[in-house]
Formats: sequence, C-alpha cells, structure tokens
Amino acid sequence: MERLDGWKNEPVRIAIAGPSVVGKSSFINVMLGKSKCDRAKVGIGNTTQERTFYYHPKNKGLQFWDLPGYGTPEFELNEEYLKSMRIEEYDFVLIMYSTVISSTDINFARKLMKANKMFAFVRTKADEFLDMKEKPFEQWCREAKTKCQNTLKDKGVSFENEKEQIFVISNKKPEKGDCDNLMNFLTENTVELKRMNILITLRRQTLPMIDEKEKQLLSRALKAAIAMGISTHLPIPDVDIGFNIVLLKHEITFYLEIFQLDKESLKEHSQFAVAKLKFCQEIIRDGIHKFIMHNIAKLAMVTTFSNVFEITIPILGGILNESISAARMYSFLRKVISKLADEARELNREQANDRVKRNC
Ligand SMILES: Nc1nc2c(ncn2[C@@H]2O[C@H](COP(=O)(O)OP(=O)(O)O)[C@@H](O)[C@H]2O)c(=O)[nH]1
Ligand SMILES: [Mg+2]
Repeated sequence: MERLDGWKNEPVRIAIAGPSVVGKSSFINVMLGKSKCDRAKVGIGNTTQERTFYYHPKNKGLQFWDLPGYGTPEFELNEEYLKSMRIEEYDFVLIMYSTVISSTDINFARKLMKANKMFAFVRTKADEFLDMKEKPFEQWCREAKTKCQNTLKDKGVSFENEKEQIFVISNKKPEKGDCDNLMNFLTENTVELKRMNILITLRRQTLPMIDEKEKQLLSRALKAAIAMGISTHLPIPDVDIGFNIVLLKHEITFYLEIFQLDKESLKEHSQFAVAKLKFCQEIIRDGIHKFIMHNIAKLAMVTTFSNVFEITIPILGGILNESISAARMYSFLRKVISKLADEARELNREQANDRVKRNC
C-alpha cells in the first residue's frame, strides 16, 4: 500500500501571486472548499505579510502558497522579493489581477519565464460584469482574455499555449467563468505522480476531473490488485478473502473520498440529489465490510476460469492462483470505480441543473 500512496510524498506547490486586494486569499478559499480547511485571511489591505501555505486537512500534498501582494513600498518586486518568496520551489505560479495588468505583473511574468516556471494569468472579480446590459457575460470573458493576451504579447510575454493560460474567474461565484477550467489546467499540467494530490483536494469536481480520477484510480487498482494477489495465496475460488479485506476496505474508502461520495462530502448536497445515488448509498448504508462480502462474488466474474485452471494445470496452480486472484480483485475494484465515477457524474449533472433552477 505504501507504494500506491507514493504520490503523497510529491506535493504540488502552487504560488498565488499578484498585487494586494485582487482576491488571492479568496481564491485559495474557493479552491480548498469553504467548510473544513484552514481559511486564508481575506481583507481590504495587506493582509498577508509573509508567504503562507494552506492545504486541505485531509491532504497535505496540494499546497497553495499565498504570497504577499507585490508592488507596494513594503514588497517591491525585486530580486530580494523573488528570493524571499522562494520562486524556484513552485510547480505553478498563478498571477492574479483584478482590472488591468500592470507593468509590475509583466515584469514578474518575465522573471518567471527566465526561471523556466510555469505560470498563468488569472483575472478575478468577473462577477462584477455578470449582469451587464451591453454584452453577455461569456462575450465579456472572451474579450477580457483577448485583451490580456494582446497586452502580454506587446510586452514580449509568451505562453506555450496562449489562450489556455489566461483565465477569468469569480471567487464570489466560482461556477461562472473559468474557475473549473483553471482546475482542469492545473490537473492536466501536473506530472502523473503528483496529479492525485490535486484531484483529491479540490472541492469543486468538474467532469474532466472525474474522468481523470477514474483513469488514475483504475491504474492504481491494478497495482493494488497485484499487491493483494501476491501478498496472499488465495485458495481459488474460495470467496474468503481474509487479510485482503483490510486492503480492499482501504481502497474503497479512498475511492469514495476521491469521488467526493463519502458520508461527509454527501452532506454538502441536496438530499434529493443524494437519494439518486443508489450504489454509494448501498456502501454507506451497509458499511464497506458488508458491501465487500455481498458483492465480491457478483462483481468479480473471473471465478469460473480459476476452477478450470486449478483442475487442468495443478502444478502451475500456485503461480496461476496469484495472477487469478489478482484478476478477481482487479475486476471487482474496476467495477466499483466505474460505478462510483458514474454516480459522481450524475451528482455533477444534478448540481448543474440545480444551479440553473436557482438562477431562474
Ligand atoms: N466581487 C468580488 N470580490 C472579490 C473577489 N475576490 C475577492 N474579492 C474581494 O476583494 C477583497 C480582497 O480579497 P483578498 O482575497 O483578501 O485579496 P488579496 O489581498 O489579494 O488576498 C475582499 O473584500 C474580497 O471579498 C471576486 O472574485 N469578486
Ligand atoms: Mg491576501
């Protein structure tokens, strides 16, 4: 199991930079969810005096570093600032601005380019333009991005993937604008070993994130199943999985949390939506142990093959047993993962419908 959880030792560090009062601390609070995390202090002045990091209590692997706003007499953007902020340590730097990009922001971006750091520009407070009479919100967002892109181009700041590294968001209404795109961007651009840290922590769950979670978990399930198959020599097709039940419980608990379908996370949704999630309701109602005992035979359909192997090739039985029991575990875990992924998608759709209804 330790090897499976190797990603925990590879934290993702994201620096949130920009001048004061643009919404850096508010953004961190949106990303980590409102309920349980240590909230970043939001204010009207220089509320952040030194770099501070925040993580979700359940996962220390995704760290948001709240940097003191630059461009003030206290924090001029110079070599000393970059040194004390330890710019070299971050995986991503998000440069936040709220109305226009300043020459200080551009200088900062240039320094990041020089240091080969991945960065993106994020315009906050988009909600202030939600109910404009002149143009629809989506059009305003597109124009804001093009404007930012042109300004940067004029000043010689270029991205690998131009349009995709400029985001327009609202911390007050994260469902509007690019907040979800920004989370997808962070996930997509993180190396595989670190990716789980982003996936497990961010409270908003987009459809591409659910797909990615499913993919990552399937590859993890294969490793877990092999570990289980090797760690115990199961008498096949006996359903008594003894020691492996502990490992299976660990895996399924983890999947529920990853898809945000655990008991705690479900409390944040309407009972109407949650009632539709039959599969995870069954796990929660029966308890994971009972669920495994009831379902392992039904969901792991390779049992018949194992009988044949045992009868026909008794000498190779030992070796085959290992791979077959691994195959059974994998088949079981795969089905649990895909059913949970489907329910996470369903919940996502319900939430979207709910938002549309509330906005009507
Ligand atoms: N309307 C609106 N206000 C925001 C948004 N983000 C932050 N604010 C407000 O802007 C002020 C400064 O926010 P804060 O997060 O402390 O900014 P920081 O100094 O960059 O960390 C606070 O009053 C926030 O409530 C946003 O997206 N929309
Ligand atoms: Mg702040």
